[in-house]
Amino acid sequence: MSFLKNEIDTICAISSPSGEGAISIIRASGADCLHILKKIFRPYRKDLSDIKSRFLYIGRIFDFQTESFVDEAACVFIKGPNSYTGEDMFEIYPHGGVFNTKYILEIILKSGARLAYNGEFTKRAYLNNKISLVKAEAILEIIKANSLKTLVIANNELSGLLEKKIEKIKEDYLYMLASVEALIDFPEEEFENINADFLKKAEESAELILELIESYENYELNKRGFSIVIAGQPNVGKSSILNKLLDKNRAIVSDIPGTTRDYIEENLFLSNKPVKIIDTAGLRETENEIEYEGIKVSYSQIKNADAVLYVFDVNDLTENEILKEILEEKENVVPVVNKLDTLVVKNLKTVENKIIKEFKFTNNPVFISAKTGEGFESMKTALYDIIIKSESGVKDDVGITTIRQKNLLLKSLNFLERAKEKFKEGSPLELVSIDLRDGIKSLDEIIGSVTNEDVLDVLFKEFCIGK
Ligand SMILES: Nc1nc2c(ncn2[C@@H]2O[C@H](COP(=O)(O)OP(=O)(O)OP(=O)(O)O)[C@@H](O)[C@H]2O)c(=O)[nH]1
Ligand SMILES: [Mg+2]
Repeated sequence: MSFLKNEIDTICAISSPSGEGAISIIRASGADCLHILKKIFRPYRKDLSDIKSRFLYIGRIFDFQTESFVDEAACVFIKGPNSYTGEDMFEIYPHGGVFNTKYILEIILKSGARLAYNGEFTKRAYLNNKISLVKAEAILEIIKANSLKTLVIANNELSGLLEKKIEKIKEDYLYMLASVEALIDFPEEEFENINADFLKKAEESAELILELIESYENYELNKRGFSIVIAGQPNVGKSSILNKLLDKNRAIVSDIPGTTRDYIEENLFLSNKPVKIIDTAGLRETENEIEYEGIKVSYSQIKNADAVLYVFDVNDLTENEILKEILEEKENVVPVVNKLDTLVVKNLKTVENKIIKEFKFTNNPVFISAKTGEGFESMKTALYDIIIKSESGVKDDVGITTIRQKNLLLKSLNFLERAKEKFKEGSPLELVSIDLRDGIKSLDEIIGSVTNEDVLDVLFKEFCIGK
């Protein structure tokens, strides 16, 4: 299908998720909307000859081929260009059944519309200059948001705050460009401080760009959830800790060492932070093939984790080569001393000393009992502090949310650095100007004022049909 044809067609789709619900939503966009609506919908009051835009009408949907009554529904017509897509649109809200909703969609298709591609409504909104590319991406991120943090960042993007930051960087580039062009056009003139100004602006812009690039890691981390692996020797109570954190018997617990063989992954919130918590097979030398496979998986889980809870039995503190390796390779390893309820003789200070001085943990131990729940709040606080510490990037929750944006920022930064180097070296100023212009182009591509069809295809494919 050609690019132009897409714009002419009237498109429709079911916009609500599939399955039974209270109501469904069917959307259409394009020049034929009013014509189609008149064909299939009969309001109880008035007719549709003088339909008002953005008014809710209640009436009945008919199959115009068989004249059969299909469903009672509410319906709204939105006249373009003041609609989501910028075109004429309608939305029908029938009862939330699977069959009736699909039937209504069929009737609309028979009336001349075609099924929308993924994200085609939003793509049209972008092509009709209703929203920027960054805002289109924000809409997708809002739909996928899994925590307050990701929602706030996506909302800041939608409300234009990210674009403002990018515009600010662009202004600085334009200032540098103007300085360079002034030097090119009037080489004999003496401009005061122009060199210092240029370099200062270049540094400030680079800083802003780097901050935005860093914000992506932070957003990603929030999106996928900070991953915490529970590791340690067999029988120390790892699975019991997982169960207590989840408040349900998710993992099998037994007094036989080597009970957990495969890893178990669950999601939970630590305060407002979504985290992935992973219970693993106990680490030890073994002849048992299945257990050995499980331990190999434990290693790879530990390797990929953002933090490790390394669990000890309070009555049996032992170290081994595996622990040494973990401590060498991982930054966030929290020693967790479990089974506090069974402590008989030992002084906790001795335990703490052993962990810090002998085993060389950099984090203080937390003492817990998975049986009674004692110490769990301290353990959660220790983890929360680690999450907060590892978060970087912008503090005002205005940052980037996609790899596309990140790559374009990197590209722009590259051009900026080149322009700066050339300026410093005294290369021909025309070359500096070219780099700056390329840098600006990359910034424009982020917002979407310049782009190409391939980029749009990739981007909108991620949306669901009907958005
Ligand atoms: N008294 C007491 N017993 C505990 C505590 N935590 C775990 N246990 C017991 O210790 C034994 C081992 O617990 P698990 O949670 O299966 O230990 P694990 O570390 O997952 O063991 P593997 O899966 O074999 O590596 C079980 O009998 C638990 O009931 C605790 O805090 N206090
Ligand atoms: Mg276990």
